[in-house]
Amino acid sequence: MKLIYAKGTCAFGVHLLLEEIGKKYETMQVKLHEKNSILEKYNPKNYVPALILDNGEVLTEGIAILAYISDSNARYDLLPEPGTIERARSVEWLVYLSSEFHKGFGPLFAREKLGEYLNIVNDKLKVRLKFMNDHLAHKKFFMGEDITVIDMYAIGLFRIAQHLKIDFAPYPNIKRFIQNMEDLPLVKKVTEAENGEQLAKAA
Ligand SMILES: N[C@@H](CCC(=O)N[C@@H](CS)C(=O)NCC(=O)O)C(=O)O
Repeated sequence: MKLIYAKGTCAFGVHLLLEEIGKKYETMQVKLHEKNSILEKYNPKNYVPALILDNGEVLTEGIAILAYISDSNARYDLLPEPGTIERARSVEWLVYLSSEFHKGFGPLFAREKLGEYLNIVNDKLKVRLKFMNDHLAHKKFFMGEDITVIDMYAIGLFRIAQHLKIDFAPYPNIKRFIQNMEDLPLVKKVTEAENGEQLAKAA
């Protein structure tokens, strides 16, 4: 398997999961927003993450990739077994993180062009952040005391949000969660690997 990723993106969660699984995998670091790029060659949607499977198929969409890797390795400690309410709860969080949070703060990449829409984006974001902050009040990780794919996915998104200068001061439980994640040897190891990898050459 080969993960196509870019540094400082939502692909970080998949990278964490591959490392946690402990099987052999490769990575390819790419640049975003390029036409006719090596990324676009593998994923016509031209975004990361994308996973090249051993049979050459390419799987895209972060949640699908996380589920495929967890399920195919029977790591139900990281993502509960399909058909259980725990699995549904996990998917509920993954979709919330992906659609409500990630795509909710996305417009802030063009903050200066948003005009009045900026207030709408910020107001919605505050509601999402408060919801997560309340949820994390008595939990170390999203599902409790043990790390799952949700936390791996979430830390990549929180890092992007920090890069976008979203203020986490009103959300101390999220700040604690971020610190708990950043302190993990797994997170440090994958961060170092991404910082040390060269960009893939154009095809
Ligand atoms: N729906 C995709 C979205 C992935 C996504 O937004 N990736 C960002 C990085 S975090 C990206 O590659 N953006 C480049 C672009 O949209 O041009 C998923 O959830 O995997």
